[in-house]
Amino acid sequence: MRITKEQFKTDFRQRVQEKFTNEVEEASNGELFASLGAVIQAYYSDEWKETRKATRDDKCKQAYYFSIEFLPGRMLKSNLLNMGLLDIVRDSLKELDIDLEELCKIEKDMALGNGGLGRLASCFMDSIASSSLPGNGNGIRYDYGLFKQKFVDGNQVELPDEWLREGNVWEVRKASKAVNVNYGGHVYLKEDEAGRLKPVYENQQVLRAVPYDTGMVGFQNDMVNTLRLWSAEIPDFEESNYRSIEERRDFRDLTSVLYPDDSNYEGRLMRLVQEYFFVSAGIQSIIRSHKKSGLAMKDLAEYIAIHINDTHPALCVPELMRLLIDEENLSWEKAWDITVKTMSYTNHTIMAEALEKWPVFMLQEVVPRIFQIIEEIDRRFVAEMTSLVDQEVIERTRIIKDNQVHMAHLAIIGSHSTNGVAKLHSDLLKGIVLHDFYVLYPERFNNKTNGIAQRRWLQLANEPLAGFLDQTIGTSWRKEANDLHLLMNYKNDSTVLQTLADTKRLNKVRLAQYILETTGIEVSPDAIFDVQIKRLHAYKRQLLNLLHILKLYFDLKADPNADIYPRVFIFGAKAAPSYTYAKYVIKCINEAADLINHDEEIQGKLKIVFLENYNVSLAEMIIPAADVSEQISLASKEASGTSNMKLMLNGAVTIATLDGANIEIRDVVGDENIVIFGLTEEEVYHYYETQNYQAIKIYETDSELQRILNAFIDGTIPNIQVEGQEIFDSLIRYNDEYFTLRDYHSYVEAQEKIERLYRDKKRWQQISLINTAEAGHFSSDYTVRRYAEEIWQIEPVKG
Ligand code: 26Q
Repeated sequence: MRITKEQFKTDFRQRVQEKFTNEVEEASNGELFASLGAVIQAYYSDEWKETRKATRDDKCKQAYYFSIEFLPGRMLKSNLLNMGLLDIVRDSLKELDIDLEELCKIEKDMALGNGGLGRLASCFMDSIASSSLPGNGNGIRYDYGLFKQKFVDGNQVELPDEWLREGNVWEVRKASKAVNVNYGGHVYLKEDEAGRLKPVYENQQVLRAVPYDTGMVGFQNDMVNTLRLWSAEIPDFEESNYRSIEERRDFRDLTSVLYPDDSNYEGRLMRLVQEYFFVSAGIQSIIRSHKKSGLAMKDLAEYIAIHINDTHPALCVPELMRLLIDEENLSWEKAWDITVKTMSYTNHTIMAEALEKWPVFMLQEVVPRIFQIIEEIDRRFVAEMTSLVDQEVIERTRIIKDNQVHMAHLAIIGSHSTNGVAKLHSDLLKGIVLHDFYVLYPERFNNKTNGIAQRRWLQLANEPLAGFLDQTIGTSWRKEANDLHLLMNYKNDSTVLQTLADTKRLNKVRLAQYILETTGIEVSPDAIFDVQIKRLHAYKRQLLNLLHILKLYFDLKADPNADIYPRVFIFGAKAAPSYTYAKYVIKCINEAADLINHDEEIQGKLKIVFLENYNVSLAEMIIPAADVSEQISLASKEASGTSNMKLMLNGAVTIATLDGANIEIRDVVGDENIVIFGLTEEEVYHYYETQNYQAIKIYETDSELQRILNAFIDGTIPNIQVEGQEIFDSLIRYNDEYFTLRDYHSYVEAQEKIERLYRDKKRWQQISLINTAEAGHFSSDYTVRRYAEEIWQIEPVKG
């Protein structure tokens, strides 16, 4: 987009005047932000319209990414960058005496997701548009995003995230594209004039689904795709169908909150209603526009790919079947063929407690016709397989069993592609978790290792580094992430290494400032910044991190002059509100922080900083300042991880188990440029088989661990009577489900290695450089291109 500074200033002034009847000089930051957003939106509106037109006119095949979560964070700067307007707007605003950075802070994070899965969806939306691919998002416009986290006496407290209070400059309400979604009631089948069985509905409830569209601006390619988020409303004419006030409120509130569970499934009725809501609305709208283009329904799979992001949108399968059969009069066989060809599915977890299963009675109650269709899919699957495989295999793979509907089974059977999100994860799916399905449909299984949008995680988040890269290796890396590899030519160049270290220090100073302002804790930018940022979950083992910190603390207490390199341990993590154990870990870290940060005897050599309300914007500040990246999940448990990639890109050195994408990071940087520790996935599975892990034995025989674990129950860490005991019990009485104690010594050794490497400044700088140089490998641009070629069969839009 080509706009001059003069043009921009004129447009901006005019917008402030129109919107707020105000002069730029008199306007508040809030008014300036809203005006700026509106100007930027207007600037890309033409490309947005043209993108839609081009995909329609060329009749290109399009992908629709169905996800119950999207986590874009703030969008102002990202839009400016992608439109090529960042510098022009920044400079123009400066001439008006306005600081762009200050305006950016006004924008509320769009936090319609929990963590990795939602953020991945947003990195994909950026990369799809930036690769000129025709791909749109489909999800829910929650009135409240993920809760805001505060600490009160070290405990997590959740507050509502009213992100829409001041309006949302990026969205466009499209009332004319609203559709109805039907729920409940009774259904029976009756023959129509043509002799086809058609459903007859009684006492259904109707919800209006209203779409809000947001432009997904591609990186300097004039492409703007659409993220369509649905909001629930009660249609006027149907009001009488809602019997009670409560019921009406329930339904209207359907899209008000995002369920805050991460990697843990809870069978709440409203969640199921949400899932059907955005699935049905999304598929109806796809079919509507397919028909509008004058294309035949039987050819749907040639024009449309629908992606099911985890099982949350798995009802896409029966919903598309329903529309094709009941509304479009296709035969079951034809509809099934189209559905399987259209759908693809990504699995994001192997943890049993995260696998979605819905009780039959709930589906019958909420979506009776959909349940009938699922029953029929299940019946046909069983019939088809009976001649091919053993009865036990069928019993394990069928969709409905023990009065539950297994959503992963539905997604696999109803699609042509199932992928995991890192090599190890995909291998575990094929070899163990979904092995039966792999035997039935080997050709459906594939791997797509996750990736990250290097525009947000380097170009925007780390401008000092980005600017230095431009000077050193040119600017091609901004479009072609693999060109970061050019940095390898400088791995022995001490000036380059030193300048890289200087940019890191700059980012650390900025973070130190933020830490001081928000927590009152003073940290030195010369200390090692050791970072663990991700949702709080037992399998991610924030607790292991804490055990190591306590070890260092006791070492220093024993000898205050012990030669320990100063470290700042930085945490960011939200716990699901109902996940008591995770909340106990937060409390313990906070109390340990209080103890250690205020202990003068250790001369400030150790600091613990648990930053409140970890979100995308905070990540953008922490990641560029990180020296050490903690990726310490129990091997086999983290499907991929993506903070590992973001931290690596920003030059942090990874300390990791051989889990998820950590393995692929090791493969690209080499063993000498990452610090690996802990059990391997095979060893973990071996313990499962032999069942001979005894945590208590370790405790009884290991005086170092004894001292550390006792700190949880003997008052050493104050104010954790209940929490400390629970954590102690989880390790000793309940046998340490995630092998924290088993991996402890290996972790401590790895941390000692980190410290040795850090002391060797040149070596550390070199490892850091290599990590940045090799991180192009994990650009989500490449990931989405592989989805496009191998799964969706879509091609870049010409233009
Ligand atoms: C399901 C049912 C009811 C309520 C909530 C949920 C639910 C919500 C979110 C279940 C799971 C999630 C999120 C899962 C998730 O974020 N998984 C992560 O996905 C990343 C992207 O692939 C991976 O990198 C991480 O390893 C994986 O943990």
